Amino acid sequence: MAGKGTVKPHAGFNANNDAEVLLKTMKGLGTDEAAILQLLTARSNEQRQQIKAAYKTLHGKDLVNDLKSELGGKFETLIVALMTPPILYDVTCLRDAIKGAGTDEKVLIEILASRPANEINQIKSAYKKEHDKDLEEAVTGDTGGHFQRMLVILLQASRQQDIQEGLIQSDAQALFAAGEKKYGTDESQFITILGNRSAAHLRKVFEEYRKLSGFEIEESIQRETSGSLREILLAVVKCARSVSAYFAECLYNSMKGAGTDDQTLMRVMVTRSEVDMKDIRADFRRMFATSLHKTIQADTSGDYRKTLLLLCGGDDA
Ligand SMILES: [Ca+2]
Repeated sequence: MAGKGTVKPHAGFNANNDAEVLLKTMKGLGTDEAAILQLLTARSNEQRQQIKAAYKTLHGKDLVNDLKSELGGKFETLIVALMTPPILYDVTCLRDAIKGAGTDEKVLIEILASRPANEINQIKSAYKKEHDKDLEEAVTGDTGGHFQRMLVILLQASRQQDIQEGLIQSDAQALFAAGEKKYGTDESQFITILGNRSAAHLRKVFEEYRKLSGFEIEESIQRETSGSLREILLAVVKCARSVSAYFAECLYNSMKGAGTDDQTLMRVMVTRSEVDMKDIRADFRRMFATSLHKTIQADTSGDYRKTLLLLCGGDDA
């Protein structure tokens, strides 16, 4: 995935110099927010961790706490997110989604449907370490039914790797029989196939399914399922087709209409900035009548906007 991100490691990186610069931005009265956001978006997350360590060594203080005391609002939340190591950031988002009354199912769906198996495994270990509880236990305590079953399958991180030529036709038929051809729906069949087959295998199944049924699999999921199960199945299908297109849609939805889902906007911009933001921008431009840059420009303001635009990394005509 190298080269697909907009945020890259800084070539002449020196953690001590950066720590000094950041200290100066926060010294005395007022804060140089522009300098902070320009510096931090021009460093990789790994470099930010080194700056944090250098800052502590040089000044005996925690950089993130100092930033928190100087900044505020969404800008502060965004800067703190950028300062958090990626796996720990996912853990924090999941924890926030689960804790307290109710569950932010959108966050569970987005993270568990899109992350590769190695990251899911790292997230599980980090969650256990941070919260002294299994993520699976936390998730199952907070959800139920078919939706819960799908989350548990995704948490196993045991999705098959290859295309199983001999199963393409029968998987497509099984999905057809479990939904459109049946009175009611056999949700288990959808969960088992979509939860376990590889993305490359699923793309072939979807093609076969369209030939067989005359429908896109998304249309059938829309008709045959509902609620959170529908949302997670659609996310899994979209990620199997293209993870970057899935995130382009998440970003578009976070900003469309009145108001902005800033939590989703920040989460996606932060987590994809070093992974596939260039692809997301290209997909965004292709799928919608505008660019990601212009949409952020129109929907946000201030230092928050400046930071998001730097993570976006340019406009697409
Ligand atoms: Ca049906």
